[in-house]
Amino acid sequence: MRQTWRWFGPHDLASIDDVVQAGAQGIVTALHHVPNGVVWTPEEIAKRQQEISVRKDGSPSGIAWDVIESLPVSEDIKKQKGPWREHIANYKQSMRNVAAAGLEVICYNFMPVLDWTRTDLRWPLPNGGSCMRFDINDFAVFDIHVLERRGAQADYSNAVVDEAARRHAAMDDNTKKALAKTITTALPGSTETMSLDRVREHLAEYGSISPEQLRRHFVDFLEEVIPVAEEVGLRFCCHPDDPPFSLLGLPRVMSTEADYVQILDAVKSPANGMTLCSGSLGARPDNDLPGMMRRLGDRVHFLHLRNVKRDSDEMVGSFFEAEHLDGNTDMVALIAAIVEEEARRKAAGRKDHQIPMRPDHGQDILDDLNRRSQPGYPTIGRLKGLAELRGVMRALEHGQFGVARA
Ligand code: DNO
Repeated sequence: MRQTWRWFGPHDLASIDDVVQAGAQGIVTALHHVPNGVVWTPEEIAKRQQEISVRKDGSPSGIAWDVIESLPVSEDIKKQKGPWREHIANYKQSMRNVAAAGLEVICYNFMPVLDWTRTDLRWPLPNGGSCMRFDINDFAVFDIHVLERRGAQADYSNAVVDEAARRHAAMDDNTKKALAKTITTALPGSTETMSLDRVREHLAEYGSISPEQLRRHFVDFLEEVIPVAEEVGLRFCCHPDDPPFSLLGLPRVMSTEADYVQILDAVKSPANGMTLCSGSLGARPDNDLPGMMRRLGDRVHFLHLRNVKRDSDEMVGSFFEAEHLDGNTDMVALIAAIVEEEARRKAAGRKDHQIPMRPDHGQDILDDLNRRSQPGYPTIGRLKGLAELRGVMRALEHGQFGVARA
């Protein structure tokens, strides 16, 4: 595996110097300041590459931009409304520009309106640290009582509806506002904090789009961009829905293994691949991560290694972001499946036999608690995650003792 680190650009609290000290071999980033739908110009791409290539003292960092996360797909493309054809043309131009700059991997997602969603960004842990959490009861408070979405109650179990009513009655206005902000806020990957009215407008526009239709739009998009990816040598990889179930009645079509099989089969090209995010997919008890890696591994172009602990085995339920080796996904079994896939690729002579991985998210610990990093992206918590994962990787890749023996 190639060990990478998500970096949000010069304003990131972790500097390139920090990333080098963390031992990462490459950077995952995006031109977050460019609005969705607009072309990434060669100048802006080169500027970001330059920023990555040097340390504070001007000496070479020795690391480069390995993976794009994300080249965002605009809402218009997802809905096939407004200037969506122009957005697809711009998207293809951005692809050509990043390929010309030497980049090969593009991560993106096809989630309508909300990217990843949590109800608590700093949930206190017994050890004094904090992590992110999704609580289905709090989400229902937002949906049913704050947003007041029509028909929302029908999307939850009776127990959740009752608990949400109880919690809502006990909340003061500031708590309600804070909850709404957490859910609609600009998390990395999205570009704006949405007002409640804006959320309602979005929902109204998606009102008539069924999951089947969204999937058709997705395939239409892939049929446009995958030939370009093949031509210029890019590997595309779709990030799963996070959490992997419908929210606010919106269609979500990348939540399960069956969802991935449909999309990978619809456009059968090695360039049409998957970002295996164990944290997102792991929030559903029916997603078997090591099995997915074994079955879909030849199309996995990027790995987000992260763990969650679910409160229950409900399909639509609450969870928190656990330590990387803890939680419901058997991380050792998953890494073993990745190491086996890499060995298979190597034997087959594939150039991409080393799959980029990043320690996804981290708990806030030690000095992270005094710094306000992007939610989910504290330096020390991620460093700890990377170090733990690296230990497992090193052991399993060990020629004499690991699974890579063969
Ligand atoms: C969260 C991330 C997501 C991801 C996008 C990919 O930490 O994993 O925001 O970057 O969904 O398009």
